Amino acid sequence: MSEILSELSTAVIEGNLDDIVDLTEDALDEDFSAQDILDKGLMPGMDHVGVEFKAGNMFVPEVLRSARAMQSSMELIRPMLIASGVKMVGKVLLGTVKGDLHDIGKNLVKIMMEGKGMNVVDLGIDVAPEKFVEAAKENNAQVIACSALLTTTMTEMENVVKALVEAGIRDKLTIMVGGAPVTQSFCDSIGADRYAPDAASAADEAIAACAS
Ligand code: B1M
Repeated sequence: MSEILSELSTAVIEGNLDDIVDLTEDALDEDFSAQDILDKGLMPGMDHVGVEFKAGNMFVPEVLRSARAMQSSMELIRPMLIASGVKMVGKVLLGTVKGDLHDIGKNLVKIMMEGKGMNVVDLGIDVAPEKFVEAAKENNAQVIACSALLTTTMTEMENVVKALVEAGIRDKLTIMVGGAPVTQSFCDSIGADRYAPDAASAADEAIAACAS
């Protein structure tokens, strides 16, 4: 791996908020693409954080700092990930489900969807099923996209499906689900419409949903 990309990984691991923006700018100056910065610098750093967190070698405040470092870099590369001048192809309501505070993956999904021309309404984190319903009524959206990172919160996705059924608007929308513990079979079992394993395919699925 190039030195600058490996320094970016280290900056994420160390939660180095002082240097990560400069390092991102240096990587761009060295002509690395925003995608390379994300895939070969930031993501390997965050994967390492996940391993250390699981092993009990890193704790929540350190992981939060790593997350903030990654977000700072992502802010910088965001305009490059979003292609300029794309025409809007559909509207998506996006949120991390109730009880879940993880938002880095959701934010990446947003970036990728916007990059493909989707109009994304970001409902944030800890989004209750009723909030998805309320937003669906207020916005003329074609897709509801739910993210979950915890096995304990992915079950909230089924509550979103049920709440939309109860509100009588389920058939008007495509329900998409994703996040590390979510699978195609889980998606099928809760009656959601589409599953995507990563942010790029989430954008493709949303476009396909709007086209169908
Ligand atoms: Co948390 N955490 N965390 N955490 N955390 C995980 C998820 C965990 C796997 C760590 C571990 O034990 N190895 C574990 C979950 C275990 C499980 O349930 N299976 C875990 C845990 C247990 C917890 C707490 C319970 C810890 C505690 O307090 N004891 C707690 C829960 C808080 C809560 O939510 N209520 C907690 C807290 C936190 C922090 C707040 C400290 C922080 C979040 C900060 C933030 O997001 N702003 C945090 C972090 C950073 C992580 C890890 C290290 C990294 C997650 C991440 O951002 N990855 C994570 C371990 C890991 O994943 N390696 C972990 C990078 C991101 C780009 O990937 O989000 O997977 P990801 O998104 C991917 C795909 O999943 C997909 O696209 C993205 C890639 O292209 N995707 C979608 C995501 N959403 C999608 C939606 C789609 C389609 C695709 O369609 C709609």
